[in-house]
Amino acid sequence: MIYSKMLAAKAEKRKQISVLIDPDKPTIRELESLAQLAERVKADYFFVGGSLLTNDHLGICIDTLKSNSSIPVVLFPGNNLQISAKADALLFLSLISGRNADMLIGRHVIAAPYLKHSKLEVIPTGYMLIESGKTTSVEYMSNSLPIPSDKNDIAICTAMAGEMLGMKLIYMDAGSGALNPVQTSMIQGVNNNVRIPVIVGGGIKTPEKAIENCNVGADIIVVGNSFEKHPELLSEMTAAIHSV
Ligand code: 1GP
Repeated sequence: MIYSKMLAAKAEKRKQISVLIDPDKPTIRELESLAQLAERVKADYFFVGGSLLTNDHLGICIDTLKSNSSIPVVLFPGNNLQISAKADALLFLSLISGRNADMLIGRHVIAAPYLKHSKLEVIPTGYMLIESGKTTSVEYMSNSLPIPSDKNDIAICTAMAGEMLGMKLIYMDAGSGALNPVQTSMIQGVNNNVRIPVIVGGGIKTPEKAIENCNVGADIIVVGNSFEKHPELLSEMTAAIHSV
């Protein structure tokens, strides 16, 4: 089970890396080589999804990842169309930083019967969007306000409430391609106040930044954009995170 792997890694203080794949972006050839590289360097997870997909590539994307690596594929769905039984697990994201009822529970009601009949491991995840210096796709598409980047107290209380509501993960996201990643003081504050694993992503470009985040309590680092532009960074980033 994927969630038990996340818990075990946290208990052993092993930091993990997830490679975020937007199914629209890479070619099959690029995906194959990224999957093979991720397998060689022992990346921990693939997260697959996006705020808005404009092609029907989700299935082929998962097939390509699976036929070129043994790394678990976890859906990170921007909407209900991004559910596929080909994946191993799904982050059942409730947008707890926002006040859009549809993103908090509405979409979940629609997805629930499909998920119940699938073999997907469903992982309840408190998703917190953090302001990042520009309007991100997720902010616009989710029609929700992000938490201001300097309001650590709001982030901490939101994460605490998420844990009390039974979420199994907290995902702090500055959004894909964020100008400013989530600040370390906010990650530290959240980590000090919840026991569940903390995922951090959005705008992480360097191994140094990833290490800094891990040192203040991030358990899983998610990187998407940077690997799209510089796949060779995957090796260095994975080694850095695994060395913390
Ligand atoms: C976005 O956290 C992810 O949801 C990753 O962001 O693409 O900026 O690495 P980047």
